[in-house]
Amino acid sequence: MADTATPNVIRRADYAPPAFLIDTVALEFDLVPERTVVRNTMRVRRNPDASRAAHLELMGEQLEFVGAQIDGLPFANAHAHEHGLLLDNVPDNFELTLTSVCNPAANTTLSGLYVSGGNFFTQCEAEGFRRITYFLDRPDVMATFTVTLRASKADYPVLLSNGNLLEEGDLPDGRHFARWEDPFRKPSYLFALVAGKLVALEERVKSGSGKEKLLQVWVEPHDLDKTRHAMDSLIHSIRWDEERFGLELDLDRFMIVAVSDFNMGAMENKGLNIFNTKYVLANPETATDTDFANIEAVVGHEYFHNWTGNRVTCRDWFQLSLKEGLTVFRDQEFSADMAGGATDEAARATKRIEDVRVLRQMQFAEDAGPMAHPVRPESYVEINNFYTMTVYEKGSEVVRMYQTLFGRDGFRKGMDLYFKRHDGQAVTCDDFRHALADANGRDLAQFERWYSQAGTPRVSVRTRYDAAQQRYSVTLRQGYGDAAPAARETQKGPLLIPFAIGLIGKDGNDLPLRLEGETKASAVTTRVLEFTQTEQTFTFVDVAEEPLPSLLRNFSAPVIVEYDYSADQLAFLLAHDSDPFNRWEAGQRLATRELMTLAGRAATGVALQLDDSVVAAFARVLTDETLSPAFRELALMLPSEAYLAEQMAESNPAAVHAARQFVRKRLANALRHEWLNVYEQHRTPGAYEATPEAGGHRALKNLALSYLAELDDPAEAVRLASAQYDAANNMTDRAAALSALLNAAAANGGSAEAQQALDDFYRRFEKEPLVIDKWFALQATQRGSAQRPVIDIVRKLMTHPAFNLKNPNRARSLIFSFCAANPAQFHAEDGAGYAFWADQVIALDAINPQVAARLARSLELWRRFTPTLREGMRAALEKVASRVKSRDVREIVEKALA
Ligand code: B3K
Ligand code: ZN
Repeated sequence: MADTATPNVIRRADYAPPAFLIDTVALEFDLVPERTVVRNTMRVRRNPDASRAAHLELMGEQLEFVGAQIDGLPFANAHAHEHGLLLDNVPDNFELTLTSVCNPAANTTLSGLYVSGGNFFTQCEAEGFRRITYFLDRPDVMATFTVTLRASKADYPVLLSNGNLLEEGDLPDGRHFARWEDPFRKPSYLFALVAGKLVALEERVKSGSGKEKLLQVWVEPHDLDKTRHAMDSLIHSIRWDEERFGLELDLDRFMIVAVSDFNMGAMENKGLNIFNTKYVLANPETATDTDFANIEAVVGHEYFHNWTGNRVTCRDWFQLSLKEGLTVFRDQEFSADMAGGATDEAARATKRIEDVRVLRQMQFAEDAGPMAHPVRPESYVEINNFYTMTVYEKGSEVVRMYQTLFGRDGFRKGMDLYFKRHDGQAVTCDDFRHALADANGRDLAQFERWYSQAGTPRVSVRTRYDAAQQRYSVTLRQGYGDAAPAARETQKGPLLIPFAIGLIGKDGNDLPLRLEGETKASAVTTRVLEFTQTEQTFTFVDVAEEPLPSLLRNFSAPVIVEYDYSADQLAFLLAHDSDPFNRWEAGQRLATRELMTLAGRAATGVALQLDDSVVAAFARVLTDETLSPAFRELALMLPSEAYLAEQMAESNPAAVHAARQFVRKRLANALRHEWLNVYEQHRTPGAYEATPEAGGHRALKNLALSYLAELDDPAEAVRLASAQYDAANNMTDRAAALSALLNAAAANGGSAEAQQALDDFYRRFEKEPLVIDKWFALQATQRGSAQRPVIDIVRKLMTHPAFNLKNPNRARSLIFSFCAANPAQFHAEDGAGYAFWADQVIALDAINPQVAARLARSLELWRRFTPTLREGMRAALEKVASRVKSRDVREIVEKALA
């Protein structure tokens, strides 16, 4: 753990090239849980492009230094200290051998080399390699690695590292070894090793150029029956990257290894991806449709990093979005292509809607608080705190805008040029932008602001129809509104915003589009306006009737659009817009507006009511058989409580909960008959199929069940849910039934059916940790009631024998689910949630600072809440600030309190 009283701020402006370079690394490991000896032989030389340094300074943490040699002779001028090793008077070009010892068994941070379930694993990004050996642990130092692993053969029969296996064999005393070589130069953060009792699902495939590749998915023996989907996802990813981007797998072998103790989703180590079990293991009994989709996306994401991240990497960590934003964009496009190909816009839109929902709920919130930062941050204290929604999801939107501006082909040309120029290099976000600009003959200087300005842009829209002249003018104005201080200071000027627009006629069809100055209307009915000034007017001519504008189609830029639609206009768009994203958007706007009004009333204790026209608009979607079930499910799902609370001038989670519940109950009771019909019509009898279509039916059916559970008399829903629970042949249906039972029971302080199902669920899946995570999460996110607050249930579950704070998945399933996904219960007026939060952040800080820092973030928007809650949150933050040691958590709470 990195303890420091006054944390150092690292600034992008201070970047300097390394004084030394390392060309080759030969690592030898003698793997013993409590005492692993690492011998590291490097070829080191002075960097011709850097100023001459007096010392060689290597980073190192939590290492026991044993000795150094230069060119084979003992070297006495090496001084180990808390943060590394200082070597005085080194030659210009030399071989350096360092020996050190680390303790993987005691490593609870899950960064560096650690033991999980008796096996060895590594996690090096961003700065974990320095916990394994002394090194220039920064991404612009790239070397080729050879790795020799030695360990007890009985305890660690499988020995893996990056690249290709050179040789393996037995050693005396029951030990054995394996030697691996990675032919590609890479930064240290992509190093990995795995050793233990594992088995693999294997496939051999031919890559585009006809070379044979060995693919392996390594897991613990009892999980082998849950690897097929990950393997299929890998094979699909390999094909997709060849077809869409002409990028081939460059190694003879590609391995995925699953580990149950892991700080995040997965890691793209060269040729040896290490995954959280959550993103590998799946079969119909244990994994939901969402799990299946997430596995496909994460397997794709890590595989795509092989080119965007590994072959071309980041010069420094400020450039993180260079690889993460781009790779998220690639995985989103992969999932959309898998669901709908290049042309099925409705199927692609489902994925787009899901991604935008996450962006708006999480990234917009990040932009509104003390952690607001640009896609390319200017400074950080702890880089692990900057693996954020902004770097990943907004970063992906920024990449998507290039494609929106230049089309798929123009984007592909830019990617080709990027690889042609930078393969094998560590580069910057500017290099990427220049490749896109040059390949398309464009000046993208203004576009740079998307990388350097924080905060969510707002585009307000005014329209004017001139019937006599048949002209329709659209005036766009951009700004950032009342931005958070952290964002405001980065804002310098207007952005280049690709603003996609369509005009809809009275019959619901798109009108032809001709901009002033053009000779004829374009064939397409969606135009991407290049909006570059603070205020700009676009005029359409030959507009025969007053149209209804469909704004920011397919969410063409990560902005908030302000336009004063009437409720009737939104209902019309919901029924007619040819852009499926905006059809969904119209429903969300309608619902959000009603919910905000209701939340305002609930906050002041005024009685709630909902207009029949809103119910009617929802009823039309529910019963519209021309819409896909997946789309209907998304359109009928109300915006989340967290998103709604964030829209209020003062966040009031209790009022939002009351408003949202009121609407859910109203829709349930008013459309009872329709929900029941939909429930019956969308059953999926027979064997489970993990296809988007079947998943769409299940999603809509289970949404119907969740609405039915809101009925004033939930007896029927309880009967349906119990039957569904008992008969389920897949986890999607079983978990949805259990959730419906829990929520139906909330009003009565629990029910026998719900308890019975919970007990059965636990017994059935006792040996499946990922399913037990769901068991914890379902209880932590349940509705609860005044007689039965969820905090009491959570506290009790903390003492359950299956609970384990050291396992990040388990901690997330119970603690994070409650603190971040159950706002109404977490923000209880008595402050019990905050006290619990503070205790858990402090406890986690001593075990795993990265996980603790994530949890710490759930209070960062405290200033935006109602005064009573605000005070409770401040007190909890102050308590944490006075107790925690890690740089990770300190940065979060200090920024929150500043
Ligand atoms: N690159 C890793 C994330 C590493 C996080 C370090 N704290 C996974 C990914 O984005 O693919
Ligand atoms: Zn990534």
